[in-house]
Amino acid sequence: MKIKLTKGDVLLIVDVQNDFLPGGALPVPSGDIIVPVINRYIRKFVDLNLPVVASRDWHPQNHVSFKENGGIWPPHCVQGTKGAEFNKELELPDNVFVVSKATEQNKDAYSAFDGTSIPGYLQKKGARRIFVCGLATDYCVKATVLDALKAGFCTVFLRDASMPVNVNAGDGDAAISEMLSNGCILAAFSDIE
Ligand code: VGL
Ligand code: ZN
Repeated sequence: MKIKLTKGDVLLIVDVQNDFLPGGALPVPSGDIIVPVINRYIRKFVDLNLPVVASRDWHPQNHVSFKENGGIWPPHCVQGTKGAEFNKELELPDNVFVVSKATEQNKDAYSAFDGTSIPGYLQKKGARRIFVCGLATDYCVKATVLDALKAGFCTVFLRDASMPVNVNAGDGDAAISEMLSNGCILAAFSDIE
């Protein structure tokens, strides 16, 4: 069944930043192959005048999620660094709404809803259905999808525009199962009318 984009639909692109791409500090394997696909979704939403939101992982230098501070990740997405920038191949529209997350030193936040202005923005825009894609499927994308569902949005996970980091084999597939069992819809570009 085709999905017809309509007023109330929003595209939410999670953490497509240099550090999460090959060559970055915390690379998602093959993360770069989703960027041109995301660009196709962006064009569709922009053509229909629908809002595009982009989140970024935006950590202070001594963030609690970094190994040296007791966390599980190598230092990544430090505010103001090249690694924290959106990938230059990502064609964000001029009116993209950017939100920064996990900006507090002592608190990690995977979800783009966690401590950000996204909920207020979505309400202001009259959002009803959120299309989520980006990096990484098994962390920030999953957490964002689960929060969108919890907030009552019809939530679509764009599987061809997302990629898992798969710290453990199967993490990406398990994340998709968990999103589905919580009520999200799975779609790819050819499903969009
Ligand atoms: C992420 C690990 C650490 C993500 C962020 O964006 O999925 N993963 N920080
Ligand atoms: Zn992070």
